[in-house]
Amino acid sequence: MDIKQWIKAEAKRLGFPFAGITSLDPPPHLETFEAWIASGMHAGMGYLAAPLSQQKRADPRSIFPAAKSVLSLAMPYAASGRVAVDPTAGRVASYAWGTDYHDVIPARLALLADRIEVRLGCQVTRRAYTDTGPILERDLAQRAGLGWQGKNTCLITPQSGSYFFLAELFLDLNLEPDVSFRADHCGTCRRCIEACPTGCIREDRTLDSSRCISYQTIENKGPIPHFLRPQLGNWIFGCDICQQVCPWNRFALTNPIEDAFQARPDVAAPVLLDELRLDARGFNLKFHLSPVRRTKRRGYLRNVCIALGNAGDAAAAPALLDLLKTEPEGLIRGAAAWAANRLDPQTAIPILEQAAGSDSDALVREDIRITLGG
Ligand code: B12
Ligand code: SF4
Ligand code: SF4
Repeated sequence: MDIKQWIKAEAKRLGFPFAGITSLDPPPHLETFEAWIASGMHAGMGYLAAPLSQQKRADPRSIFPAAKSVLSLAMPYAASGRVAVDPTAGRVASYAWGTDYHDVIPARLALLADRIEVRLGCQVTRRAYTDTGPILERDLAQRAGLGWQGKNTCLITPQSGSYFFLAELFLDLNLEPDVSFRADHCGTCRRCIEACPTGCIREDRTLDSSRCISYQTIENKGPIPHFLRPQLGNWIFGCDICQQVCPWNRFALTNPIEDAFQARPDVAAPVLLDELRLDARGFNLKFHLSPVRRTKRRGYLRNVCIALGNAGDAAAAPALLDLLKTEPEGLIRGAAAWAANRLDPQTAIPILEQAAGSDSDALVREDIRITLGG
C-alpha cells in the first residue's frame, strides 16, 4: 500500500471516512469568495473580511509556509431528521446535538499526524484546522476530490450527503494531489432554494448571511431583525432545512456517527418553556461541552423567546411578560416582548406600552417600539 492509501485508511479508522490530498495553490473559487465579501454577504462576521484573513485565504501557503500538501478530511455528524418536531419544542441544528467538534476533531488530527510520523519513521511538521483558520475549507475539499458544492452551498459527497465537518492537516510531505471533484450532481434540482424560509440562497452558490437562520441564531449577537423573526420558526440554534430537503442526504441517515456527536435529547429538542428558566449557572452546566455555548445564555434565550412567539401557544405569554420585570439581559427582554405580543396582544400591549417608556435600556425601548408599531 502506498503512503497516500495508507493515510486514507488510517484517517478512516480515526473517524474520517472521506479524505483527499490537494495542493497549496490558491483555492479555485477564490473570486467567488472575494465578490461575496465585497457585496457584504458576510453580514456581521467581520473577521472574514479582515485584510490579513483574506490574504491567507487567497494563499494557503502563507498560513503554514513549511507545508507541501493539504490533507482534507470529513467527519460525519448525525443527520437531522425530516420528521417535524413538536412546535412547542425547539430545534437545534444536528451538528450541535452532541459534544462540540472543536473539542473532538483536533485530538484526532493530532493522532493521525502522529501515526503518519511513526509509519514514515521521521518527524512530520503539521498544522491542523477545523473551522479554526483562514481557509476556504469547502473549496479545498472539492479540489481534494471529496465532493461538490451544492446549490445550498454545502459540500456534498455522493456517498453520504452533507452532514459532516471538514478538517485539514497541512503537512510538510510531498503527496500527489487527488483529482478534483468535477461533477455537479445538483442537476435541475432546486429543492434547497425553494425550501429556505428566508430566501437567502443565491444563484451563484453563495448565500446572504444576514438572512440565514444559522447566522441569525448563532452569529448575530444583537437583536434579530423583526421581519425575520416569524421565519425562524422553532429553530433556536442553527438551521438544517436546506440539508434536510437535499435528496443526497437520504444516504446520510445511516451514516455511522462518533459517540461524541450522538444527540442529547435535552439539547436537540428542548421544551421551550423549560429553557426560559435557565439562569447563568444552569446554562453553563447544560452547555459547557456543547457548541450551543457559543451564543451564550443571552443569545440562546433570545432565540428561545422568538421560537415561543412562533409556536403559537398563548399559554406561554405570562412567562414571557414576566421576563420584562425579572430578566437582567436587555436582549432577552426585547425578544420576550415581541413573542408575548405575538401570542396574546390584548394582554401584552398595555404592558409593552409601559415598558417602551420605562425600560432601563434604550435598545430595548426601541425594540419594543418596533414591536408595537408592527
Ligand atoms: C462563515 C461560515 C458560515 C456562515 C456563511 C455560510 C456560507 N454558506 O457562506 C453561516 C453562519 C451562515 C454558516 C452556516 C452554516 N455552516 Co458554516 N461556515 C462558515 C465558514 C467559517 C466560512 C465559509 C465561507 O467562507 N463562506 C463564504 C463562501 C463564499 O464560501 P464557501 O461557502 O466556502 O463557498 C465556496 C463555494 O461557494 C465555492 N463555489 C462557488 N461557486 C462554485 C461553483 C462550483 C461549481 C464549485 C465547485 C464551487 C463553487 O466558492 C466559495 C469560495 O471558495 C466555514 C469554515 C471555513 N473556514 O470554510 C464554515 C462551514 C462552511 N460551515 C459548516 C456548517 C456545518 C454550517 C451549517 C450546516 C451549520 C448549521 N446547521 O446551522 C450552516 C450551513 C448553511 C449553508 N447553507 O451554508 C461546515 C460545512 C460542511 C459542509 N458539508 O459543507 C464548515 C466547512 C465548517 C466545518 N469545518 O465543518 N456558516
Ligand atoms: S441554513 Fe436555513 S436559512 Fe440558512 S440557507 Fe439553509 S435553509 Fe436557508
Ligand atoms: S437540494 Fe438539490 S439543488 Fe440543493 S444542494 Fe441538494 S441536490 Fe443540490
